Amino acid sequence: MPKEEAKISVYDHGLLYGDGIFEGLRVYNGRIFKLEEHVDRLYESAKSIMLTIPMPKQEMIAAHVETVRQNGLRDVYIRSIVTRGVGSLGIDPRSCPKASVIIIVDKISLYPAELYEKGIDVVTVATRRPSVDVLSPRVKSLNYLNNVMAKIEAARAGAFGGIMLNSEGYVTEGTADNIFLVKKGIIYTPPGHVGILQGITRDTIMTMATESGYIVKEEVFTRHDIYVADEIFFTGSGAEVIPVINCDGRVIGTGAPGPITRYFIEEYRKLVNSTGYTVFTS
Ligand code: PXG
Repeated sequence: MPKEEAKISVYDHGLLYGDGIFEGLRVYNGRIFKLEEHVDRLYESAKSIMLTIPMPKQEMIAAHVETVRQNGLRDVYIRSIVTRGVGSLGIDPRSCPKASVIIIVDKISLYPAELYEKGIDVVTVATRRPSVDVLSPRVKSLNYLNNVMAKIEAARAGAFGGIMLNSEGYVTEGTADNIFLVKKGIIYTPPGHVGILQGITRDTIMTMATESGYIVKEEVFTRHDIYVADEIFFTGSGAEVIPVINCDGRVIGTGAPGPITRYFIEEYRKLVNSTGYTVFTS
């Protein structure tokens, strides 16, 4: 349906309590990138919060393809949302008989190209990522206040992005991106247990790096490791691969995007343009 007609109830628990989950996908040149991986993560998020998605995975995949097809554009963003559904005023999900499924396909606002050439400045923020025993960051839930608070902090500090630590002070991720560090040619990224969303772009880069002969280590690290890193970059479906050149006023490496970061920016772009679930063939 057209944007203007797409509405949800004010009694939807997705709105009332952030009770729901979502995904963010990209369509490149008529192909949905990592569609199955995103749908798998959607169903895992749902399972974790005991939310029954009212359709099998294959139907969800088909619904994504159909929504992109009807939208007609070849380079778009997909936001898929499943909420607990419409219920009464009270958190009890038993008042919600059926989950609401929403698939939005819209134009994507890309980051300016110069950020990929120059890199971005970031700060570490005071807002900590919840630990895995509080609310698992692996669930891509509609509760994004933690990330929103972090984003506000970063913006107030005049930085483009924020790095979030966990309660022990270990680096977790950006406000909506995963983080990678390069030191002496080895690539590091924090492991799942520090409390991160296990990004699909992160997985893609880890696989790509291993296949290109790099050593990739999932290890915990601190702000100090960031300050003394040779290269830092963020990954995410929206941002793709984006270089970080300054953190908390410390210049990272040479202060320009490093060779390994630039390699992944390039290779990732090649991959997104050559693979994916084909919606439009011509
Ligand atoms: N961490 C968090 C907290 C996220 O929300 C990522 C990491 C990266 O995950 P993927 O699977 O995308 O590699 C995310 C996802 C946007 C935008 O418009 C943000 C995300 C995804 C799509 C668009 O800022 N964040």
